[in-house]
Amino acid sequence: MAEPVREATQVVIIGAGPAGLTLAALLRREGVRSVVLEIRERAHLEQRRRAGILDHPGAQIFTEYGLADQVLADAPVESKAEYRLDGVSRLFDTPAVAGGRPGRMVPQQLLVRRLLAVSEQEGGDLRFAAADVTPHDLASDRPRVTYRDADGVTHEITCAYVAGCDGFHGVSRRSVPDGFLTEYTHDHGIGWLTLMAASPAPKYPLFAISRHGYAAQYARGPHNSRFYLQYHLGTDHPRQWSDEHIWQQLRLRLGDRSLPAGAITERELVEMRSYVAEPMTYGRLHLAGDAAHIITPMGAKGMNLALADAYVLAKALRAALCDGDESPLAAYSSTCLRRTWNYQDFSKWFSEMVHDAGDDTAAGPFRRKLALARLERLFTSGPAAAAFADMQVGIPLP
Ligand code: RFL
Repeated sequence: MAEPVREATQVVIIGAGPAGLTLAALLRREGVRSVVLEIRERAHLEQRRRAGILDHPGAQIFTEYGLADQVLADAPVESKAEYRLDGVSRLFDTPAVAGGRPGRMVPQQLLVRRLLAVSEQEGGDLRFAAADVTPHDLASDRPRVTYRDADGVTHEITCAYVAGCDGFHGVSRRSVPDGFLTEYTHDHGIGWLTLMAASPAPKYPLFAISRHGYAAQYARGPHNSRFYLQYHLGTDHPRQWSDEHIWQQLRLRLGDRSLPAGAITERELVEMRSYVAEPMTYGRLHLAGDAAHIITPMGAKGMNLALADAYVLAKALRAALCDGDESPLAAYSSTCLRRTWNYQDFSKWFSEMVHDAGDDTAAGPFRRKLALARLERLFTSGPAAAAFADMQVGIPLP
């Protein structure tokens, strides 16, 4: 077998999603060298649509590191949200209630595209189509990562640290020996049919609660919307729903009989699950983003958690590699897990409020009453509204 091409760097980053790309950009600014290994082709990353909102701390990361012009350019500032209960509308001004800390509307594929462009402009070492990425010797002080490039050539990169930013299904977390991690999982028992459709964007993000089930609508440009439509796991079969049925359900749940139907360009099923692995560090491997934790889309925190992990990790790696101070790295996991559990709690709380309030069959009449009381309190109690808005805009960076 041919000898591998041997190389060395300070940090190997596995995965070029929001966590990996942000970490690489911040490390360049901290004076730390890295190589990013990504299993997919660039075009695939640029098309992957998921999150839509950068919360306030997420946007602050790019401002602090001088990347606001490239990453946040023209990104609308988040303002009000509409809660529509059985067709009756109420507006909640999240940034105003939270004392003026708006998030920004930056769809995930746009963020990724912009961070890829930043990497290119700055000569970042980012390698696409990296096959069989495998970390080795993670418990030693000279870990290695091997992979095969698009021409079939094997590379071996020796480094000081490995950042596992390869999402929930990546190889990094699986490289940790069995039994080391404690894994927490929760199945929320809720399914969503998610859609992209050519339907005029709503003025504000719309959360619709009705007896027919939960639905939501977000702007994706002026002429397109992203819709979420709750379905019942096990009894509903949303893959078989016709376009006509989908539009009829959306009109019913959004309480908008005149909602114009348009071409549905994407449909995906999401089963709401939460997962956290503790600790986020094994030897010289540090997990970040979905590689360490996943959260339901309720509350829009998944991408923001990934960015906050990258932020904490970049500073900790700089301290270890440039200042010889390992204490921030030692605290990396506990620092990030604090935010993670707070957001898991928020996401579940929010999810119960909008799903249980709208659907007797899912939760029962008692739960519906509780959820309605929770929703009502947001519009009648200043402290309750402030606590909710505070989590929505995001926990300040450490
Ligand atoms: P990603 O985005 O999954 O990126 C991981 C990268 O690693 C690559 N990879 C590998 N590379 C090398 N070797 C391997 N063996 C590899 N295995 C994988 C992958 O190709 C990929 O490029 O993880 P990251 O960076 O941690 O970012 C996390 C976010 O993507 C995720 O949390 C959000 O998308 C979650 N999420 C949402 N987050 C929000 O903040 N707001 C939202 O509104 C929101 N909506 C959503 C969402 C996720 C959804 N899905 C996935 C169910 C809506 C949906 C439908």
